Amino acid sequence: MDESEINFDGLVGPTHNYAGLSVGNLASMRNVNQPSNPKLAALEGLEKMRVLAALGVPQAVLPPQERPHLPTLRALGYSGTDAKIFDRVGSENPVLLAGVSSASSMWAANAATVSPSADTADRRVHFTPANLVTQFHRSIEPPTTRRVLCAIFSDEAHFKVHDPLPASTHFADEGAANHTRLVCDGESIELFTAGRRGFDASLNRTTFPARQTYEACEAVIRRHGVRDALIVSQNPVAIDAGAFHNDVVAVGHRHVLLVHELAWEDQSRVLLRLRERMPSLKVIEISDAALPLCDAVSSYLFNSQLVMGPSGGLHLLAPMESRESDAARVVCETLPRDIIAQVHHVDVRQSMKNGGGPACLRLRVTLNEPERRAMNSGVIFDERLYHLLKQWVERHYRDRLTTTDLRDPKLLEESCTALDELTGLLRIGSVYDFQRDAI
Ligand code: SUG
Repeated sequence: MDESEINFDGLVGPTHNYAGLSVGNLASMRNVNQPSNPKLAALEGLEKMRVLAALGVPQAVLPPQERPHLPTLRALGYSGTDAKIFDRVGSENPVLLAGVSSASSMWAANAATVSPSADTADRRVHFTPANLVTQFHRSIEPPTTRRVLCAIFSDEAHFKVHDPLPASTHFADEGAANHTRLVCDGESIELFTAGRRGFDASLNRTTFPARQTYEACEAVIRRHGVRDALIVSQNPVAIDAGAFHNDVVAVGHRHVLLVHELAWEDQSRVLLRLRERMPSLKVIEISDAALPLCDAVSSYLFNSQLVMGPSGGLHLLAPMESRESDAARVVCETLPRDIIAQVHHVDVRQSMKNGGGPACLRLRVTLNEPERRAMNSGVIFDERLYHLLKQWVERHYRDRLTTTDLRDPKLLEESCTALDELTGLLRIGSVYDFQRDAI
């Protein structure tokens, strides 16, 4: 059946800031305590969506989460007025305050793993919200992510939204950032990439945290009923060079795979297995000599989006930074044009400074026509929604935020006012704790 991929982009939330929370994510570590510009960050995200929509690529949005997340602080024993709580946490444990204030749900590639109905045993689209247990600030995302997905994909005849996997480091799951679906020669393969074994730590060899476990991949494959899946291993060298997710060193779409030569362990065998199954697969493997791993990570070239353009050719939507690095620019300029017709550069610098490129900002959901009709259409991005969201951002967002500002109780008030209005714009009902508590 005719299927197409919709990119669901995470809208950047009003508390976007640089708190250096992600060990192993070099940009996050480097930019700690710099002032951020949440308004610009959100507008950059909207412009990226608009570029894709103009190319005819179906586009939708996922709302940001409620931050700072007061229910987490209350669960940790903080009580009293909001102002008192922010003041106390801000002086006792500023890292905790930054953790519950992070706008990290914007990186929608980590929201969930999605298996299209063509791949699954029961012919429904399956979603598993990622448990994101490796880092505290991300581990508080899954309950709201699940509610949002249920609000959009509520029709159980077509969609199955699972619970996140058990919140244990053995099943650490980072969602679609380690998942690539290839479609070629009449077949589809879901390629999962794991960074470590949950139950056999002796096999784990990285200094930086490996976030995705093999066992999480197996569990997602089992519960989704994926008929054709392959689990491969991240190269520990890539993780230690800052590729905390596989989408920092590889991107695939349909019959094309663009990958750094040091992305996977035993890469030649991985590619051989793929080619055996899909003889027409086009692999563009970039050597370390052409683009050293450190430049691949700083330029985020592989964190581009590969999309089907208007005339059927593939387009690459790359971050601006990949034009500013000499090595990455040469790679872009010499990509085989019969495979990748055109390269576009987009400015998502505010997100990039936290280690989130164009591909991190989106969750791919492949749907056929009846499924498209069955989803909640309020989140579909078109010119009308673009203008509404732009005005909404301009009305509610600050243009400067420091980690010290996170103590300001007015920030929570501003965020909740903005998000309450947003759920109306997107027609997704009450998905936030503050809305549900008020019922
Ligand atoms: O999980 N950064 C995110 C970036 C996620 C990128 N996603 C993909 N590669 N798909 C992370 O490390 C930084 C937050 C801070 O430091 O304030 C952060 O969470």
